[in-house]
Amino acid sequence: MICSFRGWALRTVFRSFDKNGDGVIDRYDLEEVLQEMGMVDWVPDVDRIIEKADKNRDGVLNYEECFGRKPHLPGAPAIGP
Ligand SMILES: [Ca+2]
Ligand SMILES: [Ca+2]
Repeated sequence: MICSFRGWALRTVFRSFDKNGDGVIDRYDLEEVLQEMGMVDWVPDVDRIIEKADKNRDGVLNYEECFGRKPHLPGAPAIGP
């Protein structure tokens, strides 16, 4: 119960970061989020932040790269530890 709530909460956070709704977080999404949160000092660092988390080097962050695991879909087996 707690796990599924956590998954739901993380998906909600991810969606709120994914401003254009394409399923990944790119530098423009992140820039907008930081501005909304009043963290404008971080905006010049968005490229570095993404680079650090971008494991497959495609220049954008997917759910797994943000939270370390794939979202648990109803009926699908949980993936990862
Ligand atoms: Ca996006
Ligand atoms: Ca990536």
